[in-house]
Amino acid sequence: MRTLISGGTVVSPAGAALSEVLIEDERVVALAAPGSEMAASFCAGANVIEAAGLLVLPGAVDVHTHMELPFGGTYASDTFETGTRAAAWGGTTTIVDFAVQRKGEPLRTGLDVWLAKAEGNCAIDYGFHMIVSDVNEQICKEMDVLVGEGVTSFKLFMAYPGVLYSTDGEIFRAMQQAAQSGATIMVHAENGIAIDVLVSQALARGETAPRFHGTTRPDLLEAEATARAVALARVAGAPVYIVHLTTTGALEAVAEARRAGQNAFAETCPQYLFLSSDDLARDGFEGAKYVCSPPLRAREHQANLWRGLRTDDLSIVSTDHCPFFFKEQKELGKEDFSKIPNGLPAVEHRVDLTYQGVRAGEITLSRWVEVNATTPARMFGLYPKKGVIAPGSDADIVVYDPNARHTISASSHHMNVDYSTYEGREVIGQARWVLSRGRLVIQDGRYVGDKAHGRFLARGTNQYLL
Ligand code: DUC
Ligand code: ZN
Ligand code: ZN
Repeated sequence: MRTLISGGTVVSPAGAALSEVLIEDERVVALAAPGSEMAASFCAGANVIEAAGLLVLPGAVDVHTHMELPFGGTYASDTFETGTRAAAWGGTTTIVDFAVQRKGEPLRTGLDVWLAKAEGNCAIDYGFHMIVSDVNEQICKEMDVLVGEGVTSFKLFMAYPGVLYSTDGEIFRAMQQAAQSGATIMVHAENGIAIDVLVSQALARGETAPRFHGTTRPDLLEAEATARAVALARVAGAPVYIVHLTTTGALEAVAEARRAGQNAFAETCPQYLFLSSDDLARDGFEGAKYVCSPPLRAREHQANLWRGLRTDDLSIVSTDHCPFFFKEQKELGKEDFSKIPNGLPAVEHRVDLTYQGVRAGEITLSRWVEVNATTPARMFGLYPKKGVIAPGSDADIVVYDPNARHTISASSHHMNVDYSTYEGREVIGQARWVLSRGRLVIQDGRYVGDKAHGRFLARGTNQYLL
């Protein structure tokens, strides 16, 4: 099966150029100059996608999603089927989701549960990180086994005492193990112990509305935890990756470590670039739609996050996609903000939202591709299979219309959730054609994918280590 993407502008971290993209079966076989003999002869018998005036991008890679995550007595509402379909609509062709180890269980048990949930249910390819909630010597040995099987990153939580939380000693021990295997330790950096004190005190004062989710998780407790995570990693000699970074102070801790030559990395998410604590403070129970952790911050942080994306102190934009229905799920916290399940729907909109940053001059077109596709692929051991359009790479490709206008709404999005945090927001730019390993998933604005198509990706280790 041959496909030719003709007349489009191929964008990579190195620049943009008019190129013909030649695809055979699952792979890219060549990029050819427009009008060249190679492109002309390939054309015969090929499906041709006319891309004049459109951008041709490597499929975006979202390295932070939570399909079907158990949280606060309920489950994130997107299944692997609905969530990967929505991802594809938005131009994402790979996700790396989080398998969860339950306390007292081997890592393998958790991984097998998540592999079974995903298998046969994904429209696009997928990998897993492992959430470690119980660190001991046996689990450290198991971490090495998983690295050999392509699960090369482990998330530890400084937040959520009694649930996913690990002590500094446990995190440090896991980091020592990662230092030997080359695995990356991902840290949810908020001081959960101090936060729990603030939450109890707020509730005792009768502060039960959604906005108190934000006031009880102050930004300084993220900056402090980030600095601590980075310091622990430095002593352990392990690569560290700070997930969902939201504040200027936390960014400074990462930047300082990077200046000192440490293997310290961080991501942010669209909600921290485009939404703020004002949304969390919306009237009545509306704010519950915006409850996630870390919480949305004061608008002042946003300019610094964009700057971090420009300087590479923030390397990646991921989504932390973790949707819950407003009705009946977010409503679990109607009388008590601490019972609102944490998380937002986001997997469909990352590419379009960050493109608004390109339009506004916050990042360049090339950097947009880099933070959404190329760097996530390299950081999590998927490059050059994913994250680049080059001979030999998987033909995961998005043909993107940079002028298409559309309005984000729960009535038209494809995520399995009854509200949108961006309801009514007009954006410019939209994926028109999406291919996963050479197969069409979105065809000129129509879903033509197959939930049995997506495959598990055994990943290598971080390709940025100094
Ligand atoms: N933060 C969220 O908002 N949801 C899921 C887990 C997390 O860390
Ligand atoms: Zn987290
Ligand atoms: Zn998360």
